[in-house]
Amino acid sequence: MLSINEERLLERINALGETGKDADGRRVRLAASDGDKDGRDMIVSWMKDAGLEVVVDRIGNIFGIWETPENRDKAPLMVGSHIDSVIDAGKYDGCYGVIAGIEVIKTLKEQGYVPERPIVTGAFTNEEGVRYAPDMMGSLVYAGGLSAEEALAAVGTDGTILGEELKRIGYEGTVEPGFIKPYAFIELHIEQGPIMDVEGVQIGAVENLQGISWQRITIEGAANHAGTTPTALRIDAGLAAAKVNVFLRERCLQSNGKTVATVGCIEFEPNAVNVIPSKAVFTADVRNPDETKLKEEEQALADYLKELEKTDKVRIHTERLVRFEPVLFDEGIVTCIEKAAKERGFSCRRMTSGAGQDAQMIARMCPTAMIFVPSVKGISHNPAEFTPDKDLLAGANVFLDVVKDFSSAK
Ligand code: HGY
Ligand code: MN
Ligand code: MN
Repeated sequence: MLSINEERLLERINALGETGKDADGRRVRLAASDGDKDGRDMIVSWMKDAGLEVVVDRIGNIFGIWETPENRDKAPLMVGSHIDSVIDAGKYDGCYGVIAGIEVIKTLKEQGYVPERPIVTGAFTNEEGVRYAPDMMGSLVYAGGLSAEEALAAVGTDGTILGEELKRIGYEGTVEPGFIKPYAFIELHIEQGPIMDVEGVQIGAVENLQGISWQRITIEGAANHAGTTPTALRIDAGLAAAKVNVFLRERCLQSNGKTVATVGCIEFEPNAVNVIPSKAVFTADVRNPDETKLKEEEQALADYLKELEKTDKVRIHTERLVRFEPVLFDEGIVTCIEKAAKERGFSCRRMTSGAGQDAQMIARMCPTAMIFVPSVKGISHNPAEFTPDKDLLAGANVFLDVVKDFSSAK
C-alpha cells in the first residue's frame, strides 16, 4: 500500500504552525492578515514544489491543480481545507487538511500513479469568520452561496475591508469562484471534539454536519452610577446580557446535549467599573444537527428577548450574521472512507461534524464527505489543540487511499 511521506507531512504542519504568531507568541492567522499571507505563501511554494498549477480566485481561494493531457477533460476530484485561524489557535485546524492535500498529490506523483481525472487541492479563504463574517466565506462564495462582490465588501471587526486586505497581501485573484466543478470533494480535518479520543477511535467517517446560527444581539439600557442607583431603579444592559447567556445554557441542558450555544464575544458601553452598562453587544452562536430543532431554538431565543424587554425595561435588537442548515454528506464516499480505514486496520466510526467546515459549502456542488482524526481531550480553537503524529499519519494515509479511489475511473 502507498504511504505518504511522514516526515514531510509533520515538518510542514510544524512549519505552517509557526506562521501568524503575534507579539505574545499566540497563533492569530486571521483571514487576509500578514500572518495569513505568510501561510499562503508557504502553501503556494509547496503546491509549486509538487508541480501543481496554482490558481487564485477572486475571493482569494488558492487551488493547486494536477491534470494531464489525457485526463484534463474530466471533472476533477477536489480536496482541501483552510489555513486561516481563530485567535490563539492550535496548529492543526484546517492546516492539516491543506498540507495533507498537497502531500497526497506529491506522493501519488512520486509513486508514478496517474489519475484518471485531475486532482485539485485547495485552501479556502476565511473559513473561521473571526475577522470577517460569515465563516466558511471562501467556500460559500465558491459554491455560489454568496456573491464575490458582497464577500469582498465585508467589513472586518477591525474596520478593514476584505477585498482591500486580499489585495494588500497579494491574493486578490482574477478567476471566477466556482471555475472548477468538482466530481467530488473530500476534506481531511481534526475532530475538534472529544468523541474519538474518548472512544479510542482512529478514523472518523463524517456523514453529516450540524446547522449553525450566528446572531449579534444589542441590548440598550441606561448608564447610571454604580453606587447611588438602587437595584430596583437600574436598567442594566449588562445584567440582561448575562440572563441571555444563562437562558441559552438552560436550553442546551434541556436539549439532552443536542443543542450547543456560545456567547463568544461581548462588549459593554461605556465599559467602566463604576457605571451601569448602557449597552451590551454580544454574539450568540447556536447549533443543532436537526433543522427543525435549530429553528425551535432560534424561536425560543427570540421569544425570550421579547420577554426580557418587558421585565428588564431594556431595548433589544438582533442582527443575523450566519445561518447554515445541517448538511448530509455522500454515503458512497463515507463507505469508501470506512473501507479504506478497515483495509489499513484502523478503527473507524461515523461522525457528525460539530464544527462548520468548507466541506459543508462544497457539498452544494458535488458529492462530499470528510475524514476526521482525533483531537486529544477534544480541545480545539486553543493552542493546546493536539493530535498525536500516529493519528495524523493514519488519517493522511486513509485520505491517500480515498483520493486514489475517487481519482481512478468510476
Ligand atoms: O465556527 C466553526 O465551526 C468553524 O470553526 N468555522
Ligand atoms: Mn477548521
Ligand atoms: Mn476552526
